[in-house]
Parts: sequence; C-alpha cells; structure tokens
Amino acid sequence: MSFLSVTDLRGTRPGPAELAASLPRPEVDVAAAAEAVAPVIEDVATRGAAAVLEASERFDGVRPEHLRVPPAEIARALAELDPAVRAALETAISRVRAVDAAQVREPDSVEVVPGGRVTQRWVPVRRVGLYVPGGRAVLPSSVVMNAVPAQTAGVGTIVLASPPQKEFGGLPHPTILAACALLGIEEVLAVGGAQAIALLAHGADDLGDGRALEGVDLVTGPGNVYVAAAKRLVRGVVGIDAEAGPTEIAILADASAEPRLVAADLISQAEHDPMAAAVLVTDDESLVGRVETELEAQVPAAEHHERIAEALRGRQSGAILVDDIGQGLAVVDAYGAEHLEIQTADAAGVAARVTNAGAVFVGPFSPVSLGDYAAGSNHVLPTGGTSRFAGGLGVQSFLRGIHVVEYDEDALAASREAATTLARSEGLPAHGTAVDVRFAPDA
Ligand code: HSO
Ligand code: ZN
Repeated sequence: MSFLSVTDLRGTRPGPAELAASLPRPEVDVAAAAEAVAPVIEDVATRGAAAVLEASERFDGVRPEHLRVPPAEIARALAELDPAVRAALETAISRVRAVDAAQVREPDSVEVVPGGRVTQRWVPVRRVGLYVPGGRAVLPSSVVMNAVPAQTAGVGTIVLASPPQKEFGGLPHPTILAACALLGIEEVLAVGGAQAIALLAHGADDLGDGRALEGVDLVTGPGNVYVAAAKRLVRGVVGIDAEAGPTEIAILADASAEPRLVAADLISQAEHDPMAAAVLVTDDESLVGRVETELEAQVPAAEHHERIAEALRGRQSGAILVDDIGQGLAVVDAYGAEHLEIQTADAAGVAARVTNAGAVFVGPFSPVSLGDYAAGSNHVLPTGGTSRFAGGLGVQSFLRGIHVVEYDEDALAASREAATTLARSEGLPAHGTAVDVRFAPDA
C-alpha cells in the first residue's frame, strides 16, 4: 500500500477557495475538546492547586510533590545534562537570539502636523506563561523557541509549565528543566494539559507551598488539542499566541528535486504525530513515484515507523500534481503550510513568490528539521492554514504597540475642523465640544 495518495490538479484552474477546499487537511475538533476541558478550567479557576493536583493524577497519572519546581532541582538538571546536549542547546539559543535581536523595535515618532505628534512605543508583556508539552516527545527546543523571543522583547517574568513525569518523580522532564536553567527561567511549574493553561491564566492563592502564583498576561507554546482548546477558553482572560494544530510540512518540488531528501523531510515531520501532515506539490509526475520508492525504503527503517506511516497515509497528507510551478505556488499559498520547503531550480526565486507559509525553507540544504533546532528561525509557527493571517512566534508576539499622542495648541487648532465635523456626522457632538472647549474663553 502506497504512502501518498495523489490528487491530480493538472489542467484544472480552481479559484483560491475551491483550491483550499480540495487540499488535504487533518480533522481536528478543537470545539469538542473545549467541551471536555471546560470543567477542568472552571475547577482550577475556583479551587486552584487542589483542582490542579486532582487533574494531574487523573490525566498524567502522577501527583507531583511540588507544583512549583524547587530551584535546586532546576540547577541539578543542568549539572546532570549531557554536555553535548547542553552545547547544542546553547547553539540554538545563541542563533535564535541573534535573529531575534534584529526584530527589536525602536519607538517611531511621526509629526502629523506642526506641533502634533504620534509616537508608537513598544512595550513588552509583563508576565508570560510558556507551555511546553511532555507527552509523545519531550521538546526542550520549544523552551528555547518560546523563551528567547520573550526575553529579547524584554518580558519581565516567564513562568514555564510542563507536565510532571512519573519516571522523574513528578518533575518535568530533566532536559526541560536544564533548558530553563540555561535560559534563566526560575518559575517552573510541574503541570501539564488543560490544567496547566488554566493555572497559568488564573494563578492560585496557594500553590501548596504557602505561596501564591500570580496569573500571567499571555500564554504561548505548543500542545495537543486539549491544550489548544484550553487556550481557546482562557483567551480574553489572558492573551494567547495561537491554537497550535498538528505539525505540517509541504514541499514544492520540480524534476530537479532529490527524492531521497524529499522523502526524508516528509518523514521528519510525520515523526511528530499520526495526525501530522506531509504534502508534496510537484509538476513532475515521475518525482511522485521516485519519492514513493524512497518512502518505501526509509519509513520501515525509521524508529517511529508506525506513527510515520499513519501520518503519511492519513487524509491530511498526500501528493498534488500541478501543471507547473506557477500553479504549484497557487496550491501552496492556498494550503498555507506551517513549514514550506522549496526544492526547485531557482529555489530562491520561487520562495520569494510565496505569500502564505509559517516559514519557508529554500533549497536542498535548508531542511525543516534544521529550522526545528538550529537555524536561528523560530519553530512555533501557524498551522491549519492560519498562516493566511498569522506569523510565527517572534519578538513582536511579546510586544504591544502603544500610541502616545502629543499635540500643542496650534496643532489642535489645525485639527479642530476635521474632528468636530466627524463628531457631528456621527451624532456625537460632545466629542466635538471636548475639542471646541479648549478654544472657548474661560467661562
Ligand atoms: N516541528 C515542530 C517543532 C519541533 N520539532 C520541535 C522538533 N522539536 C513544530 O514546528
Ligand atoms: Zn519538528
């Protein structure tokens, strides 16, 4: 049984909406998950730590001794970290820092009329909660990808939550703790799933150690459908980055692509999750067969071959045949992949024409898995086609723009007519009066 089912769009010219509807997508029901997690969120909001501990026991099968991870445990995890992993994490940190440093925004100020100025200040969010999953795979790289842009933006405090692990005595995974130590994250919670998101959002009067946990202002980070649902439910109480869905890779390839690399990259993201999406878009029919042959060789040899095969054969994955790279670009834009690789002749030229993608990986030596760890780019990216309106996590995710308006008397006089006319036209004359009164002689 082959891995990739083929959709042939050659000779067709569907419009963007029709195209989007014909593309493979996973079936993810965040609304149903939200119904399931709503009582947990409610319980944590009202009963705090007691509710969190009960939920941990029920869903993670472990009741952590400390919800707030003791500083000594964080230090110990770093001391015991494999030096090679430490060096790799440090490489990842310094590369993401270098890229993020260039994203810091200076205030910009515009003189709109003589004496009238609007300045945009960029102010970091004060307190951020980072969620790091601990289920199928433990991903310390996600600590880096969330924390570095937050810190670069100037976020005051990061509170990190990650599930307690039975085999580590109810603490989060030691590599996650070690990453926290490397990044200077001191507030770490041993809590996962929807209860973690609820705890970050609502805080608690007493975390079981006699100390309160203050709720955060913004929650970021990946997670499963229950985490996504919990984020949906706390949105408004706090900000969220996105409702992350299963990971996706799309590859736009022509006859020049190397099937061995295409297959390896499709497999790399399929490795995350049976629901992960791997999509090949090509104008070369023979490439589909050659990639299929490679998949047949590579998938069985992979450690996680069952989950990979399920992802590749799932309705969310497949190969799409197009007439040419122009139509291929229309397809990948309609799909809006979290990760898009361009494996074509003139890959940079093709990449420059992409408008919808979380991140674009150009040419044979820029695989997605490099971006997952060590390219310097961020791996927290929009999924499920949300790249149409959202970008990946970055410094800007942790900043708010505040307009500061400063007009002097002459500048207000020069603006009086426009303001009062619009006020009258909107039937809100008191708005106009608030301008006029500044020019009226004192009563
Ligand atoms: N590809 C994932 C991120 C990740 N991969 C972490 C490995 N570790 C979503 O972008
Ligand atoms: Zn990955």
